[in-house]
Formats: sequence, C-alpha cells, structure tokens
Amino acid sequence: MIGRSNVGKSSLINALANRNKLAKTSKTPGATQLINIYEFGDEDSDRWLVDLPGYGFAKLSKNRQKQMAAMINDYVLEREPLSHAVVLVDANVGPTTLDLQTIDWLRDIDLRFVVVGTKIDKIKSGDRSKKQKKAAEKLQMTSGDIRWVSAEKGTGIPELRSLLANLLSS
Ligand SMILES: Nc1nc2c(ncn2[C@@H]2O[C@H](COP(=O)(O)OP(=O)(O)OP(=O)(O)O)[C@@H](O)[C@H]2O)c(=O)[nH]1
Ligand SMILES: [Mg+2]
Repeated sequence: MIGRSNVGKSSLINALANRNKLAKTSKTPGATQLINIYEFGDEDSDRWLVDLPGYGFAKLSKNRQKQMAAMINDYVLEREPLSHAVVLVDANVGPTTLDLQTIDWLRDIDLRFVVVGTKIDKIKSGDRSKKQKKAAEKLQMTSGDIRWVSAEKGTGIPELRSLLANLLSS
C-alpha cells in the first residue's frame, strides 16, 4: 500500500481484513512510521500485504521525511518478491503531484500496480462519476481502471479483496 500520508492505507488494510484495529489509523497524518506486514488469506498462505508509511507529510522534520522516503523507496526497489504496488489516491481530493510522481516512478521501475481511489463516501453520490472521471484523466487512465472504495462504508472492498487475491496468486 503506497500513497500519501492520511490517504487511508491502514484503514484499507483493516477493511480488507475485516478488522477494526489491526493496522493503526489516525486522523493525524503520520500514523504509520514503520513498514508493517500482514498475512493475506489463510495462515501460511505466503501472501502478504505491506502497509507502508505515507509520503509527503510536511509536519515531520525534513530529516525524518527524507528518512521515510528512503525507507519506502528501498523497500519497493529491493524487496524482490514484491509483485504489485497498490497506489492509493484520495478520490475526494483527486490526484496530487506526489501521486503522479509515484505512478511515474512505478512505471519507470516497471513494477505492476493497481490504483485505488479512497474515501468515496466523502463525495456526494451525484458528483461521484464526474469526479472519478476527472481524477482518472489526470492519471491518464479511465475511471474503470481505478478501484473505487470506501474503507469506512465497505464499498468496493469485497471486489478489491478478490482482485488482490488473484494478483497474489498469479
Ligand atoms: N470518510 C472516510 N474516511 C476514511 C476512509 N479511510 C480512511 N479514512 C480516514 O482517514 C484518516 C487517515 O486514515 P489512515 O488509514 O490512518 O491513513 P494512512 O494512509 O494509513 O496514513 P499514514 O499512516 O499517516 O500514512 C483516518 O481519520 C481515517 O478514519 C474512508 O473510506 N472514508
Ligand atoms: Mg497508516
């Protein structure tokens, strides 16, 4: 799970696991400052979801920000069994410059990725499809390429869970 701080990475892990407090979440960005690894599926399935710290959290010292960015980059670059990145983008805020940079970087290093649009419950249902289309355009994708979810309401979670199970078994 990769994405800017507060986008909902830890909440998504909890929703996928159907547990409230597995991964620590917080209203204040910077909740996750370590790489936390969760088993996905049955015990001994040998498939893992990795909750990375968020990038771009300006309230951390410059030094700490650099340290965390290096930790994320090193993990993604050096973790050989890593099969996919799940890139989280806040559906309500839309893709930020940092989100676009992350996706460009993943393309550069040739790591496969899935884009998840988070917090769709925050968008009024009447505005949803227009906002989704606009966000997708910014990412040079179509709205259908993006998995739209709400960790809070559970929208799109079963579908994403199946998709990840498929990706992790291929
Ligand atoms: N409305 C709404 N809020 C959400 C949703 N997912 C997460 N949030 C809220 O967004 C805030 C940040 O969520 P986290 O899951 O801690 O975000 P994170 O990406 O892990 O943040 P860092 O660990 O700081 O990188 C919390 O207050 C969550 O309750 C969602 O689907 N809907
Ligand atoms: Mg987190």
